[in-house]
Amino acid sequence: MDRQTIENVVKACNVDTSEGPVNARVQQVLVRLVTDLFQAIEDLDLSQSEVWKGIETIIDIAKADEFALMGSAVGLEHFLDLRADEADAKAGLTGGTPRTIEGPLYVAGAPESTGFARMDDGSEEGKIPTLIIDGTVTDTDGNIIPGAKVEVWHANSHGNYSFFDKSQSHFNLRRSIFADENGQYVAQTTMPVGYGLNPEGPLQGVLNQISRHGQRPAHVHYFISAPGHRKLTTQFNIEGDKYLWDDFAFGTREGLVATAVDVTDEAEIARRGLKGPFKHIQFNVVLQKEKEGAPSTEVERRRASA
Ligand code: MBD
Ligand code: FE
Repeated sequence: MDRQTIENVVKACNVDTSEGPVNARVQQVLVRLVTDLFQAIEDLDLSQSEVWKGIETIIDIAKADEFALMGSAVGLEHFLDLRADEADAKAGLTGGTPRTIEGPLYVAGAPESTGFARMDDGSEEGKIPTLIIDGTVTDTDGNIIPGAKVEVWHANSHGNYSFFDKSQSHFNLRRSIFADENGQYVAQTTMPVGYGLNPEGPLQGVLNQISRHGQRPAHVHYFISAPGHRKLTTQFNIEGDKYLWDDFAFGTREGLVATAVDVTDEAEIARRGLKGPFKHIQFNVVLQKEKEGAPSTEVERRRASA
């Protein structure tokens, strides 16, 4: 079938203005996606069985609650970041900490504090190193931003996130920390371990067929926001992880690699109120100032809230 014939079929099925009001945007997107799908079926000469297999696979992925993960896995989330970077550059917005993917595991409503938060519930104490994360929030001119809201979330020693992993306590490893009067935030937590897809799940089943793993390097997610500044969605990925540059979700970016430094100095341990050696990561955040006509960095998507 040629393109025109395909377009005619799609229009005959999906463009009918006789039934009342039409959402033109929905119609435009639907017609385009269906046309491109039909074109792909034509170009790849898919059999009917292959088409149904594909649809069933997507249904299985959605039923297993892995549909958003598929967005990470095929690079959709990363692609949207690259488009946002391009739009920013076009609008003359450069500098500051790079953005990277949010991922599907944020939960709204985490406990709030100013300057400092302990993020872990103590249940993995002794099993996994303590991690101190600290940093300063500034703008691209180097001015500190006291009161900036730093939302942080990460996985436990099994690579699992509270709320989605019901064995963890409420809001474990999730906090909102407002930067203090010096623009500083400090988090006491535990070293995250990289997330891995369910090896038995339908999404990993697809990745297996193209020889791809479903692993992320150890990482910590951030939303950083402050009045008059562009909200930043980002994360750091931790140096030394086997998957640092082999992330199934393509979240690792230059400028977002953090080094965890071992701290054994007794005075430093005491100053932090800790009992023994810990790991330290500094992650400073630089926000862009809000600018008239800048693309919005607020992304609406369905998020859990607890
Ligand atoms: C994660 O922890 C994550 O950050 C992404 C992007 C996808 C799956 C799990
Ligand atoms: Fe994550």
